[in-house]
Amino acid sequence: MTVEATYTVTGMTCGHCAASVREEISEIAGVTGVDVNVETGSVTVTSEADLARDAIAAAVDEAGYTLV
Ligand SMILES: [Cu+2]
Repeated sequence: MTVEATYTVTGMTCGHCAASVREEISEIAGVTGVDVNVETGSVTVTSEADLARDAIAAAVDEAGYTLV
């Protein structure tokens, strides 16, 4: 199955920020795709199963940003 969920991340200002967030979230088991929109702070994650919000929050935090 494929699950798509959209999150809002604050603090991203450029392509490097987006790349950091994409990289950290991509490391979560089951994640198959990450789409980041820096301007809106919108992060869409595609995965094989439901993901724990805590896992996303931890990955975003690891990248240096905050999950709203
Ligand atoms: Cu940046």
